Amino acid sequence: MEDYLQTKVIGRKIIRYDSVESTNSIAKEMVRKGAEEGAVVLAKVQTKGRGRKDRRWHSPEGGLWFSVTIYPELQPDQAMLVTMTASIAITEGISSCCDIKAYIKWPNDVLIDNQKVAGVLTELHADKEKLHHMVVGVGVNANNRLPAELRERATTLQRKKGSEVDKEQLFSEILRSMDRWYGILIDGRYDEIRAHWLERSSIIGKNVRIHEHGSKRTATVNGIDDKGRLLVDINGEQKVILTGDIELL
Ligand code: BT5
Repeated sequence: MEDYLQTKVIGRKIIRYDSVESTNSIAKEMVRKGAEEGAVVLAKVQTKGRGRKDRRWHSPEGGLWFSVTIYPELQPDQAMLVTMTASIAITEGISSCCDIKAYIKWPNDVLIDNQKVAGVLTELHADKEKLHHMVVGVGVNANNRLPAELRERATTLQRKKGSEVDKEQLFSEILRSMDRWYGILIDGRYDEIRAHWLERSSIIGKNVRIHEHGSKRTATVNGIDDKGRLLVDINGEQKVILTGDIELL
């Protein structure tokens, strides 16, 4: 038990590595072997960090890369609520640790001044009715460098703050916030999560381009529903977007 955190579930146990392929992969393996809920895998470096759809996540030394195992009583179509709580926790952690205001961009990005500073990769094992377990991967650019191709679109906390950030403090603050929001999720207070997410979101009322299954559509964002699906207006028609990527216009 990691007593210093004083959390109820998240961070009960923290396993630290110097280098792994992906903390999400290690966490999934731990779940397979019966890891307790709230176990966290943290690594200094990931050699095969992953984003969604098998995209690459750059994870050099200096960044914060970790994954959490959870076993929530949720329906599979409520999984996005977990990603939402993790995104909220990242923005809260960044605010308390670095005094910087970060925003959430649907579905899993955290931005500062429109540049990506963090991402969430939620992976789950479920059947039709029940979600069995989830691994929530969190990547935050803290004191790491970024490859040239990402320097325009992405940023780091160090760059924004103008000095190195205390990565350990950032980690603890995010875990504490994740724990608090996980409690709210378990209590079924989904409206609270949605309201808070909306407050921290940078997309409501904005015009966006939706990239989905190889096609692109322009839309205006109206909000999200109780399962975290994006509600948009496309040429006067109301549509619900389940997954995909959006680009702010
Ligand atoms: C994400 O995917 O944003 C999820 C990132 C989750 C990373 C964590 S780290 C711990 C855990 N273990 C893992 O293996 N993964 C998780 P997505 O929305 O698909 O965004 C991926 C895209 O972001 C890439 O295609 C790049 O364009 C960009 N990208 C890659 N590395 C980045 C970085 N370090 N900072 C900002 N953007 C990055």
